[in-house]
Amino acid sequence: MKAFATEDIRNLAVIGHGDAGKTQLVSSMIYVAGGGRWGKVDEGTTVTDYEDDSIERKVSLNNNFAHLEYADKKINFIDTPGYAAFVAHARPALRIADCALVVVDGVHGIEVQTEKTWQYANEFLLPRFMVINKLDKEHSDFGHALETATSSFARSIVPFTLPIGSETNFKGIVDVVHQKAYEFDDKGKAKEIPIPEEGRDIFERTRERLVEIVAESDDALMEKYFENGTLDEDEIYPNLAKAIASSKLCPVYAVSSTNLVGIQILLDHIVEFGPNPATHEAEYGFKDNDMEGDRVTRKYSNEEPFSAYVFRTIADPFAGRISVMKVISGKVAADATILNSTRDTAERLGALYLISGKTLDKVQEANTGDIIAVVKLKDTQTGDTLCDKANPIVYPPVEYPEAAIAFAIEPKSRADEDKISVALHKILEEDPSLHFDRDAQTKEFILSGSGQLHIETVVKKLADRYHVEVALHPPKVPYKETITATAEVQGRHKKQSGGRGQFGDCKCIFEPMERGAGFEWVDKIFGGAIPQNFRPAVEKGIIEAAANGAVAGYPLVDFRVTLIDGSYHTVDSDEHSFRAAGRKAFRAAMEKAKPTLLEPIMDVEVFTPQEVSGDIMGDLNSRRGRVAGMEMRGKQQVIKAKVPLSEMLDYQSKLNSVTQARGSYHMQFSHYDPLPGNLAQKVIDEAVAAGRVRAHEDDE
Ligand SMILES: Nc1nc2c(ncn2[C@@H]2O[C@H](COP(=O)(O)OP(=O)(O)OP(=O)(O)O)[C@@H](O)[C@H]2O)c(=O)[nH]1
Ligand SMILES: [Mg+2]
Repeated sequence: MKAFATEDIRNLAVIGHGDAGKTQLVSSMIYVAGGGRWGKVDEGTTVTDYEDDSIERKVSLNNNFAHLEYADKKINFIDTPGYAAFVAHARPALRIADCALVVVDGVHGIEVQTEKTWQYANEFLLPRFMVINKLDKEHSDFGHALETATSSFARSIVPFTLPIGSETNFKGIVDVVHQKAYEFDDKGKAKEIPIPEEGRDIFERTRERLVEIVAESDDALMEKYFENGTLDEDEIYPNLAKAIASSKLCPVYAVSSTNLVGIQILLDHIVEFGPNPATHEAEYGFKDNDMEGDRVTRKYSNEEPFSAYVFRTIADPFAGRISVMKVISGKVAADATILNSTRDTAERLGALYLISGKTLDKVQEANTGDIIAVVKLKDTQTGDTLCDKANPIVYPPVEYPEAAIAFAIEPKSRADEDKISVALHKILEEDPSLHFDRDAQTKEFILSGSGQLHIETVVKKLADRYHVEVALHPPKVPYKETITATAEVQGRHKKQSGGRGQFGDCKCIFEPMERGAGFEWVDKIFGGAIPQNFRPAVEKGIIEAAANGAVAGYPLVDFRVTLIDGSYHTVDSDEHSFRAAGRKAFRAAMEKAKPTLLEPIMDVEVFTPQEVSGDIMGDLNSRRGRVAGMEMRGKQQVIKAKVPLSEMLDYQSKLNSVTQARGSYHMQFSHYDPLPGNLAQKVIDEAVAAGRVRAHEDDE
């Protein structure tokens, strides 16, 4: 394929609720545009759902790519996932697209993730087209779906095509803009027919509305419209395109992706009215990668220095790491050496490719606005900026929502444990919404992400692609311990077993400190009761003992130890003996200082349909939550609460059942609070049963 000029490119992020038909629509558009075999979701043959797991589940799991050539224009698609667990990937897609193609299920109308992705698109100030899909289906209703859209979203949402016939009789459309009607053959090819009498009033009213919108956009046109009652066709079309590009107008299309009805006219309109990359405002970035200081801007133009934003990484088993980027400014040619300004290192590009599903096709160069892929970059990751060495700019990376849920994973064998880090590293590169940690305390591998389904797909990918078998456990809650009373104690270690003995002796005061204070060590020994060089050993002994806690094996925190006295022996005392003395002092203190358990409290935000918000709050209360506030966001109620983590581990399934999967939530750590006595006892009993509480170990 040749390099297309900026004005001839259309970058569409296809967004919407899960199952609305985004992937099928893209596949059908490629077919109607003449792109060969017709891929179908139900047969696992689409361009963009190519991964095994995606085919099996019939669900898109991450952003994938397709492009087609139509009427001398190139349309690039980023097919985004619509299921709650993966929908965050729509963010980087919308960041780099020039227009969102919002796909709405013609049976259900606007749904939760349609709203969420619409809000994402607002954040990136993106123009939109809307497709009402599945109009061949029983109970589909164009008028109803349109109404849910106009009542949900504040802007002019106006049909550019209207359906002829409904459900199984949905065979054609009226193009309101060009005032023509079409039927479609089984290859999706349009054949002109007369505009039917039935529904003519709706058509005329819609047409009138479009002319009004154009008139409202300009004073001179408004005057003319008042005088003549209408406008010339050649005034209408370009002004509709402008109204779309400036996000004042969202055109709506009646479509069946599986019956290929309305697709060709949608393609015609994308080419005619869809914004091209050059319609973008200039992009701003920073000179330095600390993202502070001087801002710099780049226009969407070949005349500007080269810059590109990497918004997706694919770990391909054959090609290696594929970095997909949008050229924001300037041109780029194969084999260029450029700067990764985010990481301040040089990168050599090698060959440039267009990417379609998993297929890479070489191109020699690319212009501003195009989406290209390169393979095997050294250091480049998703979110990085690549640019001309002499003209650095760093674009702010797209933010993903915080992880909402964490699971512990356990390698099934030693071999699996050896492979797990490398495999996970590759999976993480592909998926910025996934996090991986090793819990210092429990030594477990912790995977966190946006939902249980998300983590399950990772476990499957580990097995299928990297042959690493893991078991999935709910994570252990990271409890901590602290003391609640002051204690003055002695720690004395003495051993005489022939030859040189061991001797260390210390006196300390243990005191509680405020939450989050950690550990403080104060040396108040007067004179040489313990020689200077042995005192750090006492501190070390106490820190070691505190790491294993006092009651349930969790680290003890938020306390101060003051060393006040001690004694030593000129021959038998050494570092080892004083460490042992410190550990003994700790244990003696725990007898008196009333140790207790602390539990992590989370800041939780729940999104729910209003009808069930009362149930949601009742449930949060029963989880020992404290509701801190409520507000409306779009049509959804947002409930904010502080809830103990231990009560939230099974929350997703509860939320799904209360809201019929229309709710979502996320949470992040807030602070530690004491665990109520009855619950603390349970945790202690469990810890003892699991052997986490060590008996006083030998002090050797
Ligand atoms: N009857 C009918 N079914 C459709 C139409 N478009 C898509 N489908 C079916 O709807 C299901 C979901 O289609 P997808 O294209 O995978 O939906 P999606 O929006 O990509 O879903 P996610 O990727 O999970 O967000 C599949 O079984 C499709 O065959 C349509 O126009 N009519
Ligand atoms: Mg899909």
